[in-house]
Amino acid sequence: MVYYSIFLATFISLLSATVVVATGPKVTLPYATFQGVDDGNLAKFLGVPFAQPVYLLLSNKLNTNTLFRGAFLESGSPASMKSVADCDGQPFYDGLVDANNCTGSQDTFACLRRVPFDAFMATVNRTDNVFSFTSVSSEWVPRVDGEVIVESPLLSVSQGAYSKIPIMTGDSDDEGTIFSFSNDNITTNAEFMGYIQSNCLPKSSPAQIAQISTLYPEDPAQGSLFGTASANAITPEFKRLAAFQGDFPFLGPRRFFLEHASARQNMWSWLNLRGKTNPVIGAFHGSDSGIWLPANTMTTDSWLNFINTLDPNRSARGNGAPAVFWPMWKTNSTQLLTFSDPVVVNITTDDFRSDAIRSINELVFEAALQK
Ligand SMILES: *[C@@H]1O[C@H](CO)[C@@H](O)[C@H](O)[C@H]1NC(C)=O
Ligand SMILES: *[C@@H]1O[C@H](CO)[C@@H](O)[C@H](O)[C@H]1NC(C)=O
Ligand SMILES: *[C@@H]1O[C@H](CO)[C@@H](O)[C@H](O)[C@H]1NC(C)=O
Ligand SMILES: *[C@@H]1O[C@H](CO)[C@@H](O)[C@H](O)[C@H]1NC(C)=O
Ligand SMILES: *[C@@H]1O[C@H](CO)[C@@H](O)[C@H](O)[C@H]1NC(C)=O
Ligand SMILES: CC(=O)N[C@H]1CO[C@H](CO)[C@@H](O)[C@@H]1O
Repeated sequence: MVYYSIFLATFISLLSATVVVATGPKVTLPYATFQGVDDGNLAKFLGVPFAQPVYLLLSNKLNTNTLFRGAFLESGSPASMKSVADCDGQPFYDGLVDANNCTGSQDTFACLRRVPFDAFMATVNRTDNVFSFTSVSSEWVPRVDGEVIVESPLLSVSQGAYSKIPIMTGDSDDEGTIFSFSNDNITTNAEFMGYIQSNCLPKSSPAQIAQISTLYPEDPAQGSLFGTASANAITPEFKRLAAFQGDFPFLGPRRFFLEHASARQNMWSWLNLRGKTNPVIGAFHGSDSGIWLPANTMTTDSWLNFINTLDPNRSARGNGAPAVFWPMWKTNSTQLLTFSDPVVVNITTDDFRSDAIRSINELVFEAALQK
């Protein structure tokens, strides 16, 4: 849970730091220096929950993609993004500057960087994060600045303006549950509609919001935790909000990315349904991390194969065939490697909630076009 604040703190420290990626040579940020790096020596692989930061490394103007051969995007795909031009982030930055006694400094950013890490982190900890009321629209997110992040990731994806390397990307079924506790005072249909509009879809019309509210109905049986009938409805809107807050930032962008990018590059996708019996959180955000790590499992083989050969089905040694063939995701064959309890791994079709997800994706794309 701490991860998101740490990301902010680390990001600010990284801007001046030298990092070593896997066993490769030192890479000095900012991004400009990425260009000179020989990819043969470098990190083959990078994966974090909330994978948008990874994607950003693949799609900024200065990165000519000599850095990464492949990417593993766990629970995150290029998604809608606010812009620096909206100026909505300034008060949050100013607050942080103030909390660190940097107000009035000639270079507030340099001042922040001189604050000892613990003191800085303590001030970050006092700001809102994804577990505050605004949840998935947290204030500390990357923003389009026209320079490093040239345009909305959705536009970059639709235009093909990003690194066309092999990618694995997947989600858990109930991505939104853990982000729907801090806003559980939303208990009526009107509050639900008001919240998704102001917090997630500010450029959409009342009619469009009404359409989304129909596609994410009040019926708990259709909410997340998906497939648990009327159970786990801790408030009348909880499962509905969890469904929307899983699809809006995670499962929707994943499908949008695959629909556009799978024609240009090799892509594999997965869905995690394990943990459905966890009360209230189900197959929650990040719960698929553990799938990739245990030794001697089919998924570990797939993962290592991908790192070595950029194909989960092909081992570098020509042996150790994974038990399940993992087909690429294509628009005419939208196949997912799907994990279910207890230890089931099979292939399913990526067509769930297709009307609802398509509608969200259309709205966020429309908003991105408006700049
Ligand atoms: C800012 O100044 C106040 C008052 O001098 C001090 O208590 C606080 O520790 C300082 N904060 C930081 C982050 O340096
Ligand atoms: C920030 O918050 C996290 C989570 O509550 C805590 O573990 C960490 O110690 C805090 N860091 C500082 C410097 O206060
Ligand atoms: C829920 O709580 C938040 C944060 O305290 C508040 O801003 C919001 O107005 C409340 N909404 C409702 C419907 O009570
Ligand atoms: C999908 O399209 C590709 C390229 O047009 C074609 O080679 C492949 O056979 C099609 N697959 C299916 C399942 O229709
Ligand atoms: C995949 O496994 C699940 C759980 O056993 C089962 O319900 C589902 O029917 C299977 N799907 C396919 C396409 O085999
Ligand atoms: C159908 C297919 O290509 N399956 C391959 C998956 O990967 C293993 C090696 O890891 C191969 O042996 C299979 O032939």
